Amino acid sequence: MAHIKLGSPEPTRPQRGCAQSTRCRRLLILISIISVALAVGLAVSLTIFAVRRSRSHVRGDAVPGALRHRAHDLTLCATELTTLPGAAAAGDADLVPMSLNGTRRRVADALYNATALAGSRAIADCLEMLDAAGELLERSVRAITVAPSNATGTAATADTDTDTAGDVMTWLSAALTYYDTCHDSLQQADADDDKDRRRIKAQMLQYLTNLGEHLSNSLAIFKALGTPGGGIPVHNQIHQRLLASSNDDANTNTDVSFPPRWVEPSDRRLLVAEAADIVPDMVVAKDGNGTHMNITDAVEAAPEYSSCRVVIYVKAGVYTENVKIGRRKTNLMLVGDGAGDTVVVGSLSVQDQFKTFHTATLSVSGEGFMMRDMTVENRAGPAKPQAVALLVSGDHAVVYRCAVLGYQDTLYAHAQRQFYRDCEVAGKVDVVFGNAAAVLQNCTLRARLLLTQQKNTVTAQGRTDPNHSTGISVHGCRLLPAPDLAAVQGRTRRTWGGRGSRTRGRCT
Ligand SMILES: *[C@@H]1O[C@H](CO)[C@@H](O)[C@H](O)[C@H]1NC(C)=O
Ligand SMILES: *[C@@H]1O[C@H](CO)[C@@H](O)[C@H](O)[C@H]1NC(C)=O
Ligand SMILES: *[C@@H]1O[C@H](CO)[C@@H](O)[C@H](O)[C@H]1NC(C)=O
Ligand SMILES: *[C@@H]1O[C@H](CO)[C@@H](O)[C@H](O)[C@H]1NC(C)=O
Ligand SMILES: *[C@@H]1O[C@H](CO)[C@@H](O)[C@H](O)[C@H]1NC(C)=O
Ligand SMILES: *[C@@H]1O[C@H](CO)[C@@H](O)[C@H](O)[C@H]1NC(C)=O
Ligand SMILES: CC(=O)N[C@H]1CO[C@H](CO)[C@@H](O)[C@@H]1O
Repeated sequence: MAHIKLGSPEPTRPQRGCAQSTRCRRLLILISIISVALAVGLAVSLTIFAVRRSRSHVRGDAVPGALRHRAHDLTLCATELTTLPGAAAAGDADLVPMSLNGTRRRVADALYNATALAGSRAIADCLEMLDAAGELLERSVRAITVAPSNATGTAATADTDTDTAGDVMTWLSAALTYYDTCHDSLQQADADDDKDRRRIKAQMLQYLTNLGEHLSNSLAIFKALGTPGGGIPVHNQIHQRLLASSNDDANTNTDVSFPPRWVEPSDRRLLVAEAADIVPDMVVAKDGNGTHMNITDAVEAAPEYSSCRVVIYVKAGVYTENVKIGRRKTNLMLVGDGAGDTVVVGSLSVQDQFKTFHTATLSVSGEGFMMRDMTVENRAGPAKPQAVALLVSGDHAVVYRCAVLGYQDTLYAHAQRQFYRDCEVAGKVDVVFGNAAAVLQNCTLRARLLLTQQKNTVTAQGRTDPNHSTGISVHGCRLLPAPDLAAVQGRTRRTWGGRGSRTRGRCT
């Protein structure tokens, strides 16, 4: 019932975006040109040039606009489209799903081959990330290949298209983020002197070759040809449209609207109802007067891939555990007795040989997650490096009236769409970071005292690709010093996210 929208993509017409098919033709012509060039062996160097160019230009070097554009087109064609069987003969409408499906296949291949390598934690992380990326690509392909409905060109379909385009942009961006996380965790993996581990790491990196470019290309292709009005490379126009779509719809109408538009009415009621009126499916109580003694137990008992809301009421108390809500645990909701009363506490940090990803006290990858009236805390302490309190990567997460407390790297908004309202987030260095499309509304951000040499960055957005539909938006929030910082009048530096994030932070 709830969140059906995610799993069952609404009918859409990907070819709409190609109504202005001149660009498509141009791409097709380019493909043919490049196919010929391939025959002469010229394209090899072109491809290398283009791939390099696109990745380095992501980092912002100064190539003239026109050349950049062309370089990118070449990348798309040379590394993606020409390799797809029948691409040159395909209609405009098929190009986009074809390209995404091609990338999906590559991810599946890499995953298939890499499964044999399992062993270290870094590899396991990578496999998990690739699996998640593959799932999102599959979902994207499904969303844009659903047969068009009977309705013909009514105003209503324009909305649907924008919604689907927003969904697919979110998923493709997340797939690329998952890939980046996989790649990073591998790069950081300590291969030290163990010959076996070095070999496995090298092998895994080999499987990943070019996967990032393919994901990046799929995102660019979809953005250019698959989004409504795509193909007009007017950044602002596309950008505006994306902001107006469900990615970040909070930007346009949130001052008044909570919860965001994508929250189902039944979920909306669960968020705003008096706690006493909520009938939970499970009750966690330390005193044994519930269905479970700890949160981990209750989460494990929750059904997998649930399309119905599952409510876990967590009674007041301090729960010392690291809770993982995996991808299969969809539509879970945690309801506490109030921030400060229901507290989940962990204390892992990178210093204890954990990747940033695994330090989270509460880590959520299941989509449709909701949480209200709780505190999530990482007590690793001020002297420790990265120690995440809350990590969210599942799509359509809502966190309401919660406190997220930590020191370095407190709130990891890893991927997809997330909404935080009336929350308190305290930490230092990268207080809120990650590559999600996250909105923080009417929240209190508290910057803590730093060690010397450190810099406070309240939002550190991790965008790695110019076409990502991500950004951390801070609306009507208060930025305050935490007591330790206020005491010494330390210098606080704000850095807001890059392109795509809008800020209306009020700072004191
Ligand atoms: C995607 O590719 C697979 C083969 O790997 C094929 O069976 C499937 O039909 C393709 N799906 C679409 C929508 O093109
Ligand atoms: C996976 O292994 C097969 C067979 O060994 C090989 O042909 C293929 O290229 C590999 N795929 C990747 C992505 O490395
Ligand atoms: C299209 O509409 C007709 C009649 O209104 C209906 O019988 C048919 O099932 C519809 N097809 C789809 C794909 O919805
Ligand atoms: C357990 O819960 C019931 C009903 O909520 C309550 O009446 C009872 O006093 C509780 N027992 C303990 C030991 O807290
Ligand atoms: C949760 O409780 C169960 C028994 O009720 C116990 O076996 C398990 O170790 C507990 N887990 C944590 C993380 O405390
Ligand atoms: C904003 O947050 C504060 C503190 O959490 C709360 O007291 C206030 O009611 C919120 N304002 C609105 C308009 O929701
Ligand atoms: C549609 C769109 O904005 N595509 C952009 C994606 O990013 C590349 C750079 O890598 C740009 O050249 C494209 O214009």
